[in-house]
Amino acid sequence: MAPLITHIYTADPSAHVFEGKIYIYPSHDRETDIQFNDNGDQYDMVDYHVFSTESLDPAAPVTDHGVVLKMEDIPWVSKQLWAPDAAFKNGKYYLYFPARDKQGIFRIGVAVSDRPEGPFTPDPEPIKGSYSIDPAVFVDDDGEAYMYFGGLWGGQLQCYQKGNNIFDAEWQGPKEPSGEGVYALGPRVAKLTDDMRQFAEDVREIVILAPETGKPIAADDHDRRFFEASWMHKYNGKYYFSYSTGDTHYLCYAVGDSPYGPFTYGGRILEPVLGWTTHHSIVEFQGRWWLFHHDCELSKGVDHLRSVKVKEIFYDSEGRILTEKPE
Ligand code: FUB
Repeated sequence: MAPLITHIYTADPSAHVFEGKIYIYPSHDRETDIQFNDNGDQYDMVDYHVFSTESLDPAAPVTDHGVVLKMEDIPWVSKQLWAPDAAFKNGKYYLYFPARDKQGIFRIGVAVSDRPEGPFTPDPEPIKGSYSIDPAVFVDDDGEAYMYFGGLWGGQLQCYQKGNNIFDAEWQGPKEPSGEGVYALGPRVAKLTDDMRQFAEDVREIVILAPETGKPIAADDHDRRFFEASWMHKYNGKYYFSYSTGDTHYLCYAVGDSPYGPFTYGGRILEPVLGWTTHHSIVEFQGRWWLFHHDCELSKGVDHLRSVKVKEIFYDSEGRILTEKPE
């Protein structure tokens, strides 16, 4: 399957249906001399583009709306504009993005526009109490909005084991909890304020349960534990939290009855793609369900030069997502 965008490298696609079209909010990968490491330093991005398309027919054109936000316009950022997401509420469009602040700590920022294609004007400070990476904002049917976030290793989630606002520098780098009886760290969630620019409550840790035990997934269960790339969608009234397992390279999902969980592990959505990272979004468009994701086919396997792809996904009669193979 061909990448959707070939004139630049794009990754971590967050897709939404706005005004009857598909809008894609991806990371914008770029060439760098920084050597590959497990801290992700080579993912050295400095701006965001937005893309749109009226159809997911492979022949349909995808419009590049150009640079909609850049690092030099965000006062608190020092580097690494990583995986973004967007949301719509009360007539405005919001772009959420993680980046390192001037102290090298990942925070999550927000930028606002009147249009889905931007340009976006950033707030001068990150969201108070935000940390780590990969924000995904889900607006529920009742209008309440929730931000899911977090990522291990270079994404620094493991640095917050002592509490939401306590950064433990000892845990920086490609580290995570491990050992007999130790549960995996959970992704995080917080409801957003009505103006979509702050957390309305304390950040909570999400629990992903193993179906066979009813207990949280073990830290050493790298085939199933949360690593990064949160996404939330609703299907037949259930909440589907999906994510990447990082070093085992799967996209997985877990199902629950509330936006806060707990969620029970449901299976794999996508087997490993070419490239280290895997990151996605799931959206319903014209009555079919679509998985947006990325791989490194266009760059011939360079991990930090990725390209966005899309493929249809299917549910069985019990609401299980059928596992797809990369194409
Ligand atoms: O694009 C940079 C990082 O790589 C993202 O934040 C992660 O999810 C991984 O895809």
